[in-house]
Amino acid sequence: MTRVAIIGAGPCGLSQLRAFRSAADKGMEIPEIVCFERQSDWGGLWNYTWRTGTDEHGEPAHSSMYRYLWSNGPKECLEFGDYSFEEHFGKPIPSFPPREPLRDYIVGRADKSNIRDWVRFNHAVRDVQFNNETGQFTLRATNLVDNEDTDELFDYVVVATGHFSVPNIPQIEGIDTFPGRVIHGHDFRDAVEFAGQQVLVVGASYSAEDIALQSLKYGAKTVTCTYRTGAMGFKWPEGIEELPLVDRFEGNTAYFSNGDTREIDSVILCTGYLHHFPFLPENLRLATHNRLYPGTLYKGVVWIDNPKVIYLGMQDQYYTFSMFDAQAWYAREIILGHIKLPSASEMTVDAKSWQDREEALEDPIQDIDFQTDYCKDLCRELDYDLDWDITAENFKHWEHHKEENIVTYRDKAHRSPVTGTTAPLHHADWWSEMDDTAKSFLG
Ligand code: FAD
Ligand code: NA7
Repeated sequence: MTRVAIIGAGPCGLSQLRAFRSAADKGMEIPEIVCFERQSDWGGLWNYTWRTGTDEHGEPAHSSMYRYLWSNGPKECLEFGDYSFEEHFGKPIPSFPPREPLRDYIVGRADKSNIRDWVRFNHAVRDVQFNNETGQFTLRATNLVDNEDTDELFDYVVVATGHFSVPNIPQIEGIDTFPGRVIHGHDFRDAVEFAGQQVLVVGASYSAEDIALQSLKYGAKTVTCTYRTGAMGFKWPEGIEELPLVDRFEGNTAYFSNGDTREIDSVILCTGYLHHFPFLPENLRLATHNRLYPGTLYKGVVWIDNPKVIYLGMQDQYYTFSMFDAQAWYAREIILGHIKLPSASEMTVDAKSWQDREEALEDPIQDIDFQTDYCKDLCRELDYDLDWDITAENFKHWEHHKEENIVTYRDKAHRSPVTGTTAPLHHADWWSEMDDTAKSFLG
């Protein structure tokens, strides 16, 4: 029997498990599935942990999420095509849930899918090798509870280990003698720690934007964001400013490339993450920066040099859970033999054409159209239904709301691409709402 290894039971791994369950429910014969998950539960990044550095087994603490994290995109833009928020919560809920109810939604579908037996929790994958003669992979995993290694053979390997967990940490002159706290966003857990402080946030993308807002909301005195390529350019609330890159620190003083200086108490590096796959040999290992169409992956998922290796969710993400579903359904169809792959050279040409288009994109609206087209392209051959046009419209409204006012975009309502319902409004605006518990949010 064909054996499929899925590495990771975060949202991507769960999409893959669900895709196979859905095929089985339709009477299709499916392969043997084994999902290896290093954590003791599924949910990936959405499993908040107070730990930083290493976990209870000495493994890297996976989650980069923090207390008071609210969805940074409308939930209607990530809704599963086959499981609506309304179905999960039994009623319509506002568009920007905090972390806890969002996790509940993700794992809620998994809980109802009868897939838990396919997952080996507390299992870290250490090594994957492909044998050209047998056409199979030998996968080594450590059972972290028993501290035992086992080798097993698989016909396909699905890599669903995420790419927002291993921090990218740049060097800044003088930072080694900076007297305050220096952390990466991966280790940011609670904005309250920075109350009363003058905070420097390095970076100009989603983490920088949200951590700057969080810090101010929970009491930071000032937040200075510093950018390498371009400023985020939002109309920030009083207390947040943007300056070009820090050249150096001298004591508490940050010297910026435009000649400005600021006294800083703490530095938060929101400088992104590395695609990091220490368990894969170089010839199977994806090397890319965070972009909409990572190289050497046909349809954004198939490792062209060895199409028995599938990567999920390796893109820079406007879309998340619904795109992961589309990818997982597509991967399933390849593994089941329902989709025949073209030759390696044809796959390379196809991937290159997407990358050429990506490189010509000029603004977030074009990015959204690009990723929408990508999802639609995957779904052309799939039994996965979602109205991607409604989702794209929601994303564009969201972008405009952010441009209008970065503090209030979460106070808006969007329309579900699954049920057509427009979300109700939350009982408080996001800026004044300090309580992020599911109980308070769901009422
Ligand atoms: P992950 O969620 O990272 O899951 C990967 C899983 O693989 C983990 O469970 C991990 O333990 C496991 N794993 C890793 N290595 C191994 C190994 N060697 N062996 C076994 N298991 C392994 N998306 C949104 O839609 N909305 C948001 O508001 C949002 N906010 C975000 C905020 C932050 C701070 C970050 C970092 C990301 C955010 N995201 C958000 C994007 C996020 O990438 C996705 O929501 C989603 O978690 C990605 O799923 P994944 O399965 O690819 O990866
Ligand atoms: P991103 O989106 O990959 O952004 C990384 C940011 O870090 C980006 O602005 C980079 O600047 C900046 N960066 C990277 N290296 C440096 C150095 N050396 N100096 C200054 N700035 C640097 O990661 P995020 O963490 O923001 O977002 C990841 C996910 O978390 C996302 O899905 C969110 O939903 C939450 P650049 O613009 O390239 O010059």
